[in-house]
Amino acid sequence: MTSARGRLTVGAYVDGVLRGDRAVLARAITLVESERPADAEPAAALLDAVLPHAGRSLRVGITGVPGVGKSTFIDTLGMHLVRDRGERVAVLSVDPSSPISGGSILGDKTRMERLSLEEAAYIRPSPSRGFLGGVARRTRETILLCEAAGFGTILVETVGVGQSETAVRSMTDFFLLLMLPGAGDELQGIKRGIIEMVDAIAINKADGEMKARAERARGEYRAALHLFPAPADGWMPPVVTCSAITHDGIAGLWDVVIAHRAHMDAAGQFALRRRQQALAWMRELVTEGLQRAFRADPAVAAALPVLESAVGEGHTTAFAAARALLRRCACLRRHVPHVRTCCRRSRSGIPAFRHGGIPVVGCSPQAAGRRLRHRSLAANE
Ligand SMILES: Nc1nc2c(ncn2[C@@H]2O[C@H](COP(=O)(O)OP(=O)(O)OP(=O)(O)O)[C@@H](O)[C@H]2O)c(=O)[nH]1
Ligand SMILES: [Mg+2]
Repeated sequence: MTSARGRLTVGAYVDGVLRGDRAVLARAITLVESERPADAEPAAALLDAVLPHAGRSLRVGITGVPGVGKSTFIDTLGMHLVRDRGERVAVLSVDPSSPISGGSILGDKTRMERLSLEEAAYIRPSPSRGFLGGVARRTRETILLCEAAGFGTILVETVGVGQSETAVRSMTDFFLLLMLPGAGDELQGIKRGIIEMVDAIAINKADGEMKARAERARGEYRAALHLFPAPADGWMPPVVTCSAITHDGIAGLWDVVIAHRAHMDAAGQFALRRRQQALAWMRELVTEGLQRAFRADPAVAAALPVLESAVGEGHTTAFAAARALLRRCACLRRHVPHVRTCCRRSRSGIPAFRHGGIPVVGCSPQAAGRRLRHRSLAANE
């Protein structure tokens, strides 16, 4: 069952995941998150095998500024879903900046103390690997694995702010923005683009002395939302208040999620959104595959550090260096026009020469040679 590298056979992963075995699920997620080339094929086979059993969950993305209460909210909401609604809940996180906020992973685990003890819940923080700005590389695949393991509700928390919102919106059926009580100023901190993506706004921490402020904020956000163009799917995002501590408004918020699902189903929008997401995902995977092939090309690998430092030091332009790199990649060469740069003066007026295949600007051919003494690159020409 176990290979020399501590991996299971694909069959054992598939059986374990479909059985809902949490230990195997955790190992299966590790496999699909792996960067090791040897893991790519078994990971793809595993995903192929579980795909017919995936896709039937409700996927909910949750975002909001740091400290708004996302983790506490998910703990409370998750407990409500497990205990009161008999759901099986998986919680995943998308971390846009793991090297900096890596510490939040542990914090998140402790903030979901109650949920992490529930048999019907599974919590998986996914550190990013610096992929495309740092969004967790394999959250979509992880969603599929959790669905195949029988989790009917997937909650995806964005950790931090930035690109993660767009990423999480692009993989969930319902996108919730948590806000802090307070008069209006929060709208300034939240980018307009995020407001346009949300399916509901919940003003959290509506408890104690913040309750009245939360109600006022609710009115303001409602008014503000009307200033945005009507959503194409016909769903007007509601604004509600809740408290992850007192649990007020949590059940009502989930009713909103259910109502949204019914609305989207009736309008044919649910399947449409999933199809659009699948298309975007496919394009992302193609881009990722191209980048991988590009970087794996030996000629590119040899030239990349040289050209990067040449650009960094101003010896060549980003445009010329990018073209030179793309032309080096065997699979792209045919598609990148060859532009002669061995001329006395480029159109920009800056002298441009080639030395060892590197376009060099702003110096004579002799100086270009002196500037770029890159034997490894020359040997590779
Ligand atoms: N009064 C009150 N405090 C809350 C509520 N929800 C969360 N908090 C507190 O707010 C603080 C931050 O909560 P977290 O759940 O860690 O917030 P977060 O958005 O997950 O934070 P990051 O993961 O760092 O982005 C904690 O001290 C919580 O106890 C709430 O509904 N009411
Ligand atoms: Mg958190």
